[in-house]
This record gives sequence, C-alpha cells and structure tokens, in this order.
Amino acid sequence: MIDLYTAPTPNGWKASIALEELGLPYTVHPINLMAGEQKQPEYLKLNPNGRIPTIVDRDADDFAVFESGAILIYLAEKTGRLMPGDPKGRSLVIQWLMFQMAGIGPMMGQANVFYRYFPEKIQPAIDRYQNECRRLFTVLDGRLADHQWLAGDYSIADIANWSWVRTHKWSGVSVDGLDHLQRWLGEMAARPACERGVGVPVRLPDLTEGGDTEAAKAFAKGAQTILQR
Ligand SMILES: N[C@@H](CCC(=O)N[C@@H](CS)C(=O)NCC(=O)O)C(=O)O
Repeated sequence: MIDLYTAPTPNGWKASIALEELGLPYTVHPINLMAGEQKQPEYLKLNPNGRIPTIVDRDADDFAVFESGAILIYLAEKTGRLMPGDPKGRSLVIQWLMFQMAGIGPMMGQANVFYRYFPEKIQPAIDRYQNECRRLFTVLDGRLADHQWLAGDYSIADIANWSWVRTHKWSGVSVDGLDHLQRWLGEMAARPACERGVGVPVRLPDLTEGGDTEAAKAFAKGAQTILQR
C-alpha cells in the first residue's frame, strides 16, 4: 500500500497516473496548497521541499519519496514496468523524463506565473516563457514524428510530459501546427489510467480548457496566495 500526498496539479498527476497505470493500491491524502499544508512540520518530514507530490511506501518500511521524477523512477523500478531495465533503454526514458523535469515543467510553471498569476503583466517575461514552452513543444513534436511514444514503449517519460503539456492552454501556449504532439496528446488522454489519474484528488477541467470561468479565477487567486508566501 502506498500513501500519496497530492493536489490537483501537473506534478501531482504524474504520481497518480503512474499508480493507476501500475494498478498499485494507494491512499490519497489531499494537501490543501492554499492553506499551506505543504509547509507544515509533519509534512516537511516527508518532503523537505514543502511541495507536492510525495509518496510513502508502507510495504518498504514507510520509505518516503519526494520530487515527482524520483517518484516515477521509484515506482517503475519497484514494479519493473514503465521503464526498461537495460542501460540504453533506461537512459532513453530518463533523458525524456529529465527533459520534462528541467524544461517543460519549470518553463510552463513560469509561463503560468507571469501569464496567469502575477498581478503586473510584464510582457517580455510572458513572451520569454511562452516562447520557450513553444520551442520545447516543437522538440517533443519532432521526437513524436517518428516515434509513437517518447522513449521506446509507453513509459514514465510519457506520463511526466503529458501531465504538463495537456495544460498548455492554461499557460497560453498553442499546439497548433504540432500534429505529432497533438496525436500523442490524444492517445495519452484516451488511456483509462491517465483519465483516472488526472481526477486525483479532484478533477480540475479549467487547467486544460484554459477558460476564464469562476473556477479558473479562483484557482489563479489561490496560486497568487502561494506565490506571496
Ligand atoms: N520539482 C518538484 C516540484 C513540485 C511542485 O512545484 N509542486 C507544486 C504544485 S505543482 C507545489 O507543491 N506548490 C506549492 C508551493 O509552492 O508551496 C516536483 O517535481 O515534485
């Protein structure tokens, strides 16, 4: 049994999708980011970075894992699935996982900050992050032009990248003209485990639709609160 501490955000979905794909039993502990639960001393013992997601493996002496990429690798290695064991195959998956962890995630995160959350609209900063996201999307599109999945068979690299790229409208970045990326986005969305995973701990349609609904505004307001801490 795995305990999953999470919130409805791209980094959280990576862990819930992987757990769903692997069919591992898990208990969800929703963390209220707006209320600052991620900074409470008890939680910091599990995740010194004070962010979500975190897992605790009750079948492995309550071993705690933080950082979403490390969680994906842990779950893949624990089960022997979603990442091959041979050095080259494993490296390919890790390369595309790192591409997400160091590129897609931070750049989309900053695009969200400047495009959605920051009270002042600093156009050069918005442009910088949105252009970099679009460039990274083009890299994914090129890879997917002649590969069904990012790194060999379907893997944790697909899970990590999809969790973020599916929210491209929230970041204000278009995928128009990136036909291979769009094909892959559709194939990922059609996977039952992905569909279930993005509903954990609650479903937030506004992040994918990028709309100006009341729920979207409330989410952006909450994110502003977190930024000001
Ligand atoms: N590199 C970390 C990033 C985690 C992260 O930034 N989580 C966000 C939600 S997507 C969070 O917990 N934010 C709350 C805060 O900043 O206080 C990972 O991949 O796990």
